[in-house]
Amino acid sequence: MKADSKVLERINRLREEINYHNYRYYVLDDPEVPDAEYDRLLIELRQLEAEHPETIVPSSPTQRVGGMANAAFSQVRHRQPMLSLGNAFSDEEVISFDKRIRERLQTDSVEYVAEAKLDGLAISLQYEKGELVVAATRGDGETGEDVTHNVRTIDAIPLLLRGSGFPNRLEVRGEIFMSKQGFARLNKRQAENGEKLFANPRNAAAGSLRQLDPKITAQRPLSFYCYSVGVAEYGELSQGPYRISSHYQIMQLLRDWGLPVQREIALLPDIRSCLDFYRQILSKRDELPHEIDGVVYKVNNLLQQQQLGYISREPRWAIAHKFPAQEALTRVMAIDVQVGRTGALTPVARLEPVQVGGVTVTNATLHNESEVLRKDVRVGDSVIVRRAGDVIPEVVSVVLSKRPKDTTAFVMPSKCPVCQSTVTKEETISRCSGSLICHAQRKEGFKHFASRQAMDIEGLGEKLIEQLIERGKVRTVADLYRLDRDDLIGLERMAEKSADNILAALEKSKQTTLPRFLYALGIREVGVATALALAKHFGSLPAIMSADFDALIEVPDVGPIVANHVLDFFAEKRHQVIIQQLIDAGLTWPDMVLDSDDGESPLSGNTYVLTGTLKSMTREQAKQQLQALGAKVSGSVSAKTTAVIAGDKAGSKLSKAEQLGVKVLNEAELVALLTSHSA
Ligand code: 5U1
Repeated sequence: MKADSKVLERINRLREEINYHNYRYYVLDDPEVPDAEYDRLLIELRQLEAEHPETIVPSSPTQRVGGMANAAFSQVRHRQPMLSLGNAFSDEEVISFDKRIRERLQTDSVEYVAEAKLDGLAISLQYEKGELVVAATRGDGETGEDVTHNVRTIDAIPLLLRGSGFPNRLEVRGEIFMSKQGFARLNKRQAENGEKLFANPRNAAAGSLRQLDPKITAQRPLSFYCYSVGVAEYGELSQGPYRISSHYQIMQLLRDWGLPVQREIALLPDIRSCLDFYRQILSKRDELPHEIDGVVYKVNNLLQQQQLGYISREPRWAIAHKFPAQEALTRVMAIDVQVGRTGALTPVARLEPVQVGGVTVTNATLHNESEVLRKDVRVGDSVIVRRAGDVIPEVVSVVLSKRPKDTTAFVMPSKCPVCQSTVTKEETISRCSGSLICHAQRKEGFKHFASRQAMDIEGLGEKLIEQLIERGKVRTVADLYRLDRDDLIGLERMAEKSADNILAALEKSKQTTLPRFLYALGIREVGVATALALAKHFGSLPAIMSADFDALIEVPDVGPIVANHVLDFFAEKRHQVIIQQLIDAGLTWPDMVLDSDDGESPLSGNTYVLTGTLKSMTREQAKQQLQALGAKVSGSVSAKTTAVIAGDKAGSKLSKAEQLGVKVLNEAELVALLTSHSA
């Protein structure tokens, strides 16, 4: 049926609204509506376009995923070469860069724009009359590859520019990248599907852009920030209505036209401020959602840029001040196997010492046997190690071309390297079975017990624990509270004063809290948050110790696996003995106030699961209203679920409810439930 004017109006309105919400989300970083509302608009538009296909235009937000790319991506010659940037690795090099500029320009001070340098891949976007027509990779700088089909699937890149007044032809340049979180999710999915893992977000972004099928690119979490316009545009923008004279103004214009500009951008009066900016961004590096590898400084004034010109494909007016690398090349000298608190065996690469991000790295985790075999890391290999923030350094990959002859593949030992007990295997985890006799497990257990978030016993570190175990002074953590001065004095670096300090710290640790004590016990998979949830739910240790499986899985955060670990732990006679000994030694804690379930709230004792899209409220709003009436809202359906509340397009949770015979409420019934109980 041909669309009448009302339908056309609605279609146009929907497109405008969707583009506006994209702008709020990607450019202003300030979404106005929940994701569900955005999805609803898109669904409505898709439906109207399906009913009236003659209304479809390539720039419609529904048309991001189009036809296939050519088997070989066709070549695009850049109207103006895509430049690369010179690099500086120290403050001195940056200061010389500024000095060269000031000498050439014969001026005392130069204003700069500084921004973070994203670790992605450069892209050129050509807009004609405000519509994206071509997207091309940098290639060799002169000619790149046409990746228009794939780039169109990236929601952060507008298919239509916003507003009006942009030049008829505008070439925007910037970086396509993948967030750290998106990268982790993608690799998890790849692993689950038995597909190749990407070494880093940059490679993942590059691989995603070179897909022949845009549907695959569309599923990849790619994003985009622009950082300049093509050189041809400078001329045009500096004249006519724009009268643009600075790079900073260009970035503001691009932002107004709906192109995302990164937050880490600043207009600075001189090079000293640039160096301050560098340090500020470096300190934030690990917190940023995406990888950056430095900071770029650009002369702000366009006339000055023109005067400075270029030298062999690099502008004289810009430079990248690189961060210390987070990756480095080194050699594996040995692969040791460490035994953790729960007996899990972790292969660790002993490395030729190497500087990574300003720190000397000598060890890197290899996670587990499957990981070593997947990466095929061998003694003698040259490997890339990576260290980001506080995360334990890890081996990213092996440089196979550098592999020496006669290396052998890693084999996980079948006996524990510390106590020789048999090693068992559960999925990817190899575990020492000698929990009682294994010194390594015992040592890790003591370390965990004494750690800050557990019993917080100051001064009881690894070396001291090792000596206490080796000399037979302690067998279980309860023995710690039987230590006296004589036991301690005489140990390495242990004079009277330090012995007294340790005894005082032990004494102090006796006044604790239930969540700390629970966490200190080292029950498998019971971390700080789960310990707190258990304590709040049951209120006392006896209540937790006597809880059955069904009671345990009622606790938020506790699933069947954790519930079984808790049950197994407390079922062990020797654990019960140690707990009693600790209590007899004087460990105390107040009982907790139970999570409010006073039975007075109208929906207390009821558990609901929300699924699908609701029309009158978001799922979050529904959840809050249900909780305010005393109900629990869970993410998964079980036989204990009171009801599943199903909105539009409800999926597997609805099927599960039907399978289990759990009651299903529609949106009208939810509203009735909420209103009947509201004041
Ligand atoms: N942030 C940023 N990255 N980057 C890369 N700005 C920037 N500018 C570049 C490049 C290649 O080139 C300018 C010369 C436009």
